[in-house]
Amino acid sequence: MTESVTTTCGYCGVGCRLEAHRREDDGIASISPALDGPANLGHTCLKGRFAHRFARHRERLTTPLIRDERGGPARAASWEEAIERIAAELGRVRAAHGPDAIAGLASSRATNEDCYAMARMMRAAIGTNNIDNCSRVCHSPTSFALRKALGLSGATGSFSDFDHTGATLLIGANPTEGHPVVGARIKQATLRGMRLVTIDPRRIELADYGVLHLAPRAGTNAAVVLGIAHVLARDGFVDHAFVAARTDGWAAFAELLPAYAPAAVEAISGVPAADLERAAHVYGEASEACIAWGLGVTEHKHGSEVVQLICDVALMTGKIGRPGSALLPLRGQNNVQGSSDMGALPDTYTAYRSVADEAVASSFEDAWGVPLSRTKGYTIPQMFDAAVAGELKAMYVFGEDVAQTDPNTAHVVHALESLDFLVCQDIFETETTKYADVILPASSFLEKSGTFTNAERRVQLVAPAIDPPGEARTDFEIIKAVSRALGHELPWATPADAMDEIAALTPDWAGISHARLGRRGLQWPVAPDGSDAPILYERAFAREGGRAHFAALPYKAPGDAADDEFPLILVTGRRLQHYNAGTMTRRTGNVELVDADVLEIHPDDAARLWISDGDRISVRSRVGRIELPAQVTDRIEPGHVFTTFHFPETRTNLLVGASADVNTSCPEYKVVAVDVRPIGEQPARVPALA
Ligand SMILES: Nc1nc2c(c(=O)[nH]1)N[C@H]1C(S)=C(S)[C@@H](COP(=O)(O)OP(=O)(O)OC[C@H]3O[C@@H](n4cnc5c(=O)[nH]c(N)nc54)[C@H](O)[C@@H]3O)O[C@H]1N2
Ligand SMILES: Nc1nc2c(c(=O)[nH]1)N[C@H]1C(S)=C(S)[C@@H](COP(=O)(O)OP(=O)(O)OC[C@H]3O[C@@H](n4cnc5c(=O)[nH]c(N)nc54)[C@H](O)[C@@H]3O)O[C@H]1N2
Ligand code: SF4
Ligand SMILES: [Mo]
Repeated sequence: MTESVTTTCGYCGVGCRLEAHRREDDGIASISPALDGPANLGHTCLKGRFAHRFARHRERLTTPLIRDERGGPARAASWEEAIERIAAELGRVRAAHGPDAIAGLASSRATNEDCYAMARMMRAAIGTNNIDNCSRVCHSPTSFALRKALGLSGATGSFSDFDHTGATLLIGANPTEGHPVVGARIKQATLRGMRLVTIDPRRIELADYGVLHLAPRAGTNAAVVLGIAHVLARDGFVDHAFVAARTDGWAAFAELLPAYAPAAVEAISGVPAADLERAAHVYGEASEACIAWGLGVTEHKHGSEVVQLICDVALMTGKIGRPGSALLPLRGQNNVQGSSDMGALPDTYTAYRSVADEAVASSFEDAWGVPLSRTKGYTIPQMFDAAVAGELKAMYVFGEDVAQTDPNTAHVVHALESLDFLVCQDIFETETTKYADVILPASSFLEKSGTFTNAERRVQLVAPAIDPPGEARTDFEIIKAVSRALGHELPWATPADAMDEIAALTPDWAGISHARLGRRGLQWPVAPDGSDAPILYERAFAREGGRAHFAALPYKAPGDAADDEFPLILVTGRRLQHYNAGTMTRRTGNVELVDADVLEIHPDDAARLWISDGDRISVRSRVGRIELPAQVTDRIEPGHVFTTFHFPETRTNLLVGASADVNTSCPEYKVVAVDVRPIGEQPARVPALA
């Protein structure tokens, strides 16, 4: 006999609803898709369905660990001792250096309630706005741009728009690996006649299902999108009535377009002019069309500008706010949308309301009974810079493996070593916990209750299938205990109570409660009567005055470029079988499928460099050097190489420098100039590729 619970997958932002079947010995027997899950419609990918063995892996953290001296050995400790140590050290730092010498990270893998609790602890118990989350290194450019152009930080529609649309432009996203259930929905849509254009320097799997694949040079999206807008304007696809009634800023944008004729764009991006024309016509001719995008758009120096240009394309054609016409950013982690919605950001409370807004800040002061700072806190990269500069003294890292996944690893490690005190709260020891003074054993998504918000803004319930192992506790219980020890009581018995507070303090969440979410969840904004919003902006945009805004932003070159010394461009991304830092998937059967990061290289580049499939090679950038095996494949464009960051042995992010998005500091993970060569060979002079 097995008991089952219905819950939500804890890996990616698709938000598949799962049935988790429990064994008598408190393990997971199996997981199957929930047939009524609105995002997954009875499907899952191999992570959601099979990658659950990590939960009972012998390396799970099962007791708090303490280092008596920095860099020394970790020993098991009681919860009482661990929490007393945290309260004493953070109290000491605050007394000596003020609250802003302490910073926290909330986990985009954890629940909304966990992230809200973490943000409240940092703001109310410590007294600082130094709180951020993984969205910083992911889709923060999307959030920035959507708010600026349209008003709200979320997809304008739902995954079901793929079922009702005539065409989709998919830019810099690889859903069959990163969002597999959405990838499958896109495949099905193409089989029913949806015309798909893929835009990626790699020939991703979905390119085989599309009518057209464009392979721009990494970092040239702005030119491609402006080129598409040029053709749309030139060939009569502008919806002038929509532009006049619902937008402002069109004239300045239109003035920009003559410079982006297809031939000019070809010169910048390498995309043949004729293909650019066809792509624009596929989008323009469909009465309903979607644009979906991923990190190939955001993780660039001008990522937030390209998202604004994507909004421009939807606005000029009026393809927004209707079934089948949506802007769909494929948000990454299971709850990266939610952790940001919850105000685990240095400049905003829940629902992106500024910490400097007097009315908002005082509503939280009234609810929490403490004075709150009106000063913006540090973003993640600012935290590391401040630690190295000696201004930040302590960090509380909840569910983020910054020493493996943040850019510029050497700098991150330097920052962590520079702190006086570091707390990590995770389910495994990680690259980051190596530098921690106290490590707290937390619970995975299979062991707790709360909610996650998927990439459609859909808030869905999470329910525990099994208990946390050993003495591990839920993140919610841990944060409550630490906050109490710091002198600020979080007054909720359960995550459902925390959600009631969130709803009371957040107009866009007013109608949300655990009881109301049911089996299908609700898509915010949710009105007090419980009605939700699968489609945004049907009648008005959420900016002041209700009009959307065109951004007039020209193409600008990426932060890094190939030269004689570093002639190839490294692009990094993901593989289906492994998930980000890999702490979970590396502890499942998925390692039998893929057990290392490899460097994808085009056969022409490989031949020039005397590299064969499987050779161990050295990859050197301006800031670091790593070694890994080569995989020769023509799915990547010549001049580019590609790898992942799932294995700590590789330390891919030693190669990534400090270049970042101009508006949000999202790292430029996708454009790193590198020198590649077989290990043991003499330096080979390779001509730069344009
Ligand atoms: N299996 C698996 N699934 C995951 C994750 C995982 O680690 N593993 N991580 C989750 C997370 S956190 C996220 S954010 C999502 C990410 O999901 P995606 O956004 O799909 O992520 P990536 O694979 O990093 O990058 C997408 C594509 O961008 C392309 N690209 C790079 N530079 C450019 C460019 O200049 N222009 C264009 N047009 N394309 C470019 C790359 O070649 C790549 O194919 O996936 C989530 N899902
Ligand atoms: N080179 C390169 N680097 C990248 C990227 C890239 O494309 N290229 N992508 C970036 C992106 S988009 C992202 S989002 C980041 C992801 O980077 P991270 O957020 O660091 O990676 P994750 O593996 O998602 O999870 C972080 C940690 O959370 C822990 N964890 C999981 N569930 C829970 C839980 O319920 N509670 C607690 N307490 N801990 C938990 C995991 O064990 C892990 O240590 O990586 C970034 N790094
Ligand atoms: S597609 Fe994403 S949410 Fe769905 S099962 Fe796979 S990892 Fe989980
Ligand atoms: Mo991400």
